[in-house]
Amino acid sequence: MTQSADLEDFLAALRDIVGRQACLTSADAMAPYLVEERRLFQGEAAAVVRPANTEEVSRVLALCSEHGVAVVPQGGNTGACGGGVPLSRRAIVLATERMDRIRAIDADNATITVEAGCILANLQAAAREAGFLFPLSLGGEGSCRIGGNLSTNAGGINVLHYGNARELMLGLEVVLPDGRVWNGLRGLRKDNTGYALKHLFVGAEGTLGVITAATLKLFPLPRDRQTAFVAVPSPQAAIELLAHARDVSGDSVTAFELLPRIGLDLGFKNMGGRDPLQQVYSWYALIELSSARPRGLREVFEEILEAGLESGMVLDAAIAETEEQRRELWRLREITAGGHQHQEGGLIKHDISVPVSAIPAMIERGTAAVLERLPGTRVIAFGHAGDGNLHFNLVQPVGHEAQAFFDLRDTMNRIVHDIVHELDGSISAEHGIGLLKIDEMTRYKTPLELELMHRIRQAIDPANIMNPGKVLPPLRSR
Ligand code: FAD
Ligand code: 2HG
Ligand code: ZN
Repeated sequence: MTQSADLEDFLAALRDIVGRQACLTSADAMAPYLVEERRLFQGEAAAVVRPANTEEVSRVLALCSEHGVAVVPQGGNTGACGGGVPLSRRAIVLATERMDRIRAIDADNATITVEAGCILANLQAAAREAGFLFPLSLGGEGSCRIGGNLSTNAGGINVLHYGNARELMLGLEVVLPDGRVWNGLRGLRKDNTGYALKHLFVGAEGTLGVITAATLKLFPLPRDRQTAFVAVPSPQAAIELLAHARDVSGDSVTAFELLPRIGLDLGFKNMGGRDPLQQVYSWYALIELSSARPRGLREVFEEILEAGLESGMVLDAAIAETEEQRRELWRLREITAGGHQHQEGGLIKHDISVPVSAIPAMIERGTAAVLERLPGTRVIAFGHAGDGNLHFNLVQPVGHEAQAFFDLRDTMNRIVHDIVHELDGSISAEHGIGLLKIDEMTRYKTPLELELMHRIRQAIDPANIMNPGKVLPPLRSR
């Protein structure tokens, strides 16, 4: 498609498939689809198409395959690594927003089958109405879509108990790059019939095909839920408290988020709110216990906290008495994540995981190394410590120049990610690779891993039309 006449033919054929209204080509209409959440990457595309169903997706992909046009799938466009940004005028964005139906709920099988464009919060609500819990939960849940969640293998706050998106998925429907539809929508918990193809597409960030529907696991709704904001003397104490709480509660800990005081302070400063505890402490754990049984957790939680106070693992705690208080405690998590994002100048983010036991070492070593490089850097290490995932975010020193700090990102990435690597961790725990972390893939994945990934990609997408330039760095010649 080198000539503008070819482009016009291609766009006319696209319009025939999805309808004029669902094929956007004007700069204004396309603008929101060309830029991502953090505005780190500005994209360009020939069109944004919004198919209504799997058949239309299939026809669009067959057409793109025929014309050699790249396809960039997009859900809610909340991804943190630029994976949904199209990179050329020979690319289209395929937005799943119109494919948002709940196809079926099988109560006896405890599964739900949904289209890829279903907003996560709507999926949670549909499950709830049917008397079930769909436990995937994250800050962007009001706008992200399940196809995007699966394609990034999203994590969030309940992973330590229920698993990440991959672990919640039983079956997928996928349109392959050549337009063929693979119907793998099986709601089976056991299926050992050769390679588990479905898992290739989870976490692939749109580089292998378009997920059009999924069959997902449902769980009993929690009938008793207890939430506490707990001051702890150190990350080490928090990790010991987690083990103790899991043990005493019979593994009922469903969320365990670590929050540093500096994150809360910036949250209060920039987003408002108030401290539920009288005194100021350095570290906190936001802990939630849940059970499908209607009562009993409150006593268990008190027992955990009392033992913690006696042993020194706990310094102080506030337990939510009402649903409103529970929401207020969870708001402390929200402001810790949000309070340093836009308001404090330069920001360098890391989404890392290490074995849960290595969280204290990660924080201690990472903080020391970053401060050695640039004294005054504000380290906001927070997040899903219960599953080993920290958002190790670095905010510029007060008074520093924002761009000068941001220019240090390669240096800071090296410092933080080398320590992660030494601790047998991952440089992307839940946000993916996209465009942002391609160089890190070359550095931290072995040549064998990269070669196998390239071979898989080549086998499924030989024409390289699915989200090219994302996830995989070019293979080094040997
Ligand atoms: P998009 O951003 O649209 O796309 C993400 C990637 O998936 C792209 O590469 C895209 O090409 C591909 N893709 C999208 N749909 C499909 C499809 N149907 N088929 C094939 N490929 C597809 N993430 C977490 O894991 N945990 C968190 O706690 C968390 N908290 C967040 C909080 C906030 C406030 C925000 C804004 C984001 C947060 N995120 C979190 C990141 C983001 O929400 C997740 O990565 C989410 O899963 C992305 O879904 P999406 O629909 O927005 O995907
Ligand atoms: C969260 O857990 C998100 O709040 C975002 O994954 C993390 O902003 C971040 O770095
Ligand atoms: Zn997170």
